[in-house]
Amino acid sequence: MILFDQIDDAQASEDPDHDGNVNYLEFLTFTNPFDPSDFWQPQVLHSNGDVQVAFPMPPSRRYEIQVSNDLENWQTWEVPVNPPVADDLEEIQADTQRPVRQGDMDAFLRVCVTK
Ligand SMILES: [Ca+2]
Ligand SMILES: [Ca+2]
Repeated sequence: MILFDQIDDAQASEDPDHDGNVNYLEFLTFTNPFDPSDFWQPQVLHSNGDVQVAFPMPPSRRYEIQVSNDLENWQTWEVPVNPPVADDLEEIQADTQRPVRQGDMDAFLRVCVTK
């Protein structure tokens, strides 16, 4: 991708379009680092007694949803479809959920994206 050929390692942690996603995340999620309307963002929903995490999964990447109660110690969110399996070629949507348990409302979730 031409856009990312223009970005060296020193700029990986910068966010020139101020959309909240640094250049390296834009690279991992195939979004445009110069377009603030094009960014990747997981959604967390609480409905019908479930916690649901949904996000687009661009191909050729690995994803894992992690949970923490203190933002320092992270572990895999223990649900049957985590880590979700990305397609090799096309973008699909991760849609992971489980019933709300004690402590869920005080927990933090994050999605790790790697090559
Ligand atoms: Ca950005
Ligand atoms: Ca962007």
